[in-house]
Amino acid sequence: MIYDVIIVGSGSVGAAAGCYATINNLNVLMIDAHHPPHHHGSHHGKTRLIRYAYAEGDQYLPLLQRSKVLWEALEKTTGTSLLTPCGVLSLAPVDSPLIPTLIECAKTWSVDVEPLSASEIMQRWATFVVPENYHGVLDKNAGYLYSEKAVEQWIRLAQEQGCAQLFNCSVNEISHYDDLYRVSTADGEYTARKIIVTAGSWVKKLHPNIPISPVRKVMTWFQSDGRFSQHANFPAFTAQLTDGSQYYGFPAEDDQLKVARHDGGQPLNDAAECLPFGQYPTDGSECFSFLKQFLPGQSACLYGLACSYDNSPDGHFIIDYLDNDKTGLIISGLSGHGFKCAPALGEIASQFALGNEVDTVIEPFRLKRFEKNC
Ligand code: PYC
Repeated sequence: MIYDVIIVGSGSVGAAAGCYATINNLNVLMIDAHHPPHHHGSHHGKTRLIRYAYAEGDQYLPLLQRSKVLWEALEKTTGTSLLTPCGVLSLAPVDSPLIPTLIECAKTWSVDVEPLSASEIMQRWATFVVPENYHGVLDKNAGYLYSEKAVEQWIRLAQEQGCAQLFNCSVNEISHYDDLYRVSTADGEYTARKIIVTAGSWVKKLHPNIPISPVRKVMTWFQSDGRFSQHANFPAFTAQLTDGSQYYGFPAEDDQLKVARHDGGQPLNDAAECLPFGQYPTDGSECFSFLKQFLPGQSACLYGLACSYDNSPDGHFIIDYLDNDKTGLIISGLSGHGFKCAPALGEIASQFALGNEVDTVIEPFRLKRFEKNC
């Protein structure tokens, strides 16, 4: 049997790609070393931010805008609530370029934002303590996504549409000859005309030259008395501290607050090194400097989870062909901010598998930007 496309790595982008390619009548095999959703990828930890004013660069705006449409469509198709538009408040020192960049982006791309001074923020959300030398901007329609629930829905939809799924099976090697890809797995060899590699943090096992540095990241949940809940109109947030550290968080179920640090983390060589939450002495306390300053009076950490980021050298996505004949596509380097774009990236991958042109949309993300450093 020769598949139209094999997807190696069926977490966030791979799950979306498998779903969209199958809905488009391709004969698809999805493979994953575990059964998505699972604890080993960057979709773990229940929820992820979705933001539309994006300081990371204009190249993301088409992906963000398309993803919003696709997230809403996925909610409708599955009857599942996946996106909570509680707003995202970004906080940064007034001498940082972050807030002006977000406001500029919002103007260019018609994103509904509200700039706020430190005192305006504290008037609106009395829980926040914001130093005078800070300001912020509220991205009004932004919020958070249920990441594991979303992956579960894509996997289910793909399966219902007849997609072959080989889970709990690791891939040892991908070879390409006679116009076919041969994927050698623990379960035997599978063959396809095209390949999509969405193996996230673990892509280097198959493609050692892809410049990905996986890091272990932890997320923590705190109990609150209702102050941080959506009922109290509490927004999701990001905060840049004056020492350069970055934090994010949002209301979670049962009046909990989820908080995590975006930068840093423990470098990983292998999935087995991604130890569970609590195995590093700093796991429970790494958000304390943020909480102490901005959300004082926070109770103890209830629990935490660990996931991994597939960091690229410049923090930008990597989307490129694997071969000159453009029959293989890799999507990686989501660098901890890519889950929100998984639907658009999955759609691009499925368009690639269908033989449609994706050159223009992937151009800003191609590997040639690193060539000087290789
Ligand atoms: O949207 O940038 C983001 C983000 C950071 C950490 C999690 N999501």
